[in-house]
Amino acid sequence: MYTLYEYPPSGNCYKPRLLMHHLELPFERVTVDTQINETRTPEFLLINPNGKVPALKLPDGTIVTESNAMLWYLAENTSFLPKSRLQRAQALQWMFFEQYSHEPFIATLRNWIRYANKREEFACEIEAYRPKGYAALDVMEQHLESRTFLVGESYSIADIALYAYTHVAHEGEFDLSSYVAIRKWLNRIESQLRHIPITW
Ligand SMILES: N[C@@H](CCC(=O)N[C@@H](CS)C(=O)NCC(=O)O)C(=O)O
Repeated sequence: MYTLYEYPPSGNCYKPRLLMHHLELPFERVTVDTQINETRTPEFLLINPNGKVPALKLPDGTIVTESNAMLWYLAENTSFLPKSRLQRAQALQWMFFEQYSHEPFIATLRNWIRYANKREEFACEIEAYRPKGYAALDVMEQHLESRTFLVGESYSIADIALYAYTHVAHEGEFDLSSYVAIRKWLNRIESQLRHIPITW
């Protein structure tokens, strides 16, 4: 049995939860509340010395950290990991893009505005991060204008990695109304078999 240590509203924690649900893998859930620093307790630091969720305990007790590493591990030998060498590299390309150019801006604003009540404290950062978040959305929009999914025209872990925070970007006050291709892609993902919402 897998154990997922998670803060349920987190998009990073939603990624492995969504994939495990698609794959019908049974797992236990342990809530670690980031808003009250439960990620920094001595007990949790034994699980992830980096003090962050998600952390995934495998059936043999090994811990995997980093949400996109979990996706890669869980997707092995399934349709969620592209088969060709080039498409696997393209999946990684999007997953690194997500962690470096997308999540730091889109997820961070959502957390400050919606969950951590830090709109005033981080007003300058919010203003600086907003165009960077839109720049990431522009890159996705341009790519998706001529495609159904991010890699190889089929639903993969690259889509799960980018879906996690894009579909809740409005909670960080990003306006997706002009992003037609992204909105169609979000709908396409939501119509996949065994899709679950982030609130599940
Ligand atoms: N790169 C990591 C990011 C993990 C991360 O930033 N987790 C946040 C919640 S989304 C967290 O645990 N924050 C609490 C803390 O840093 O103490 C991943 O993809 O798993």
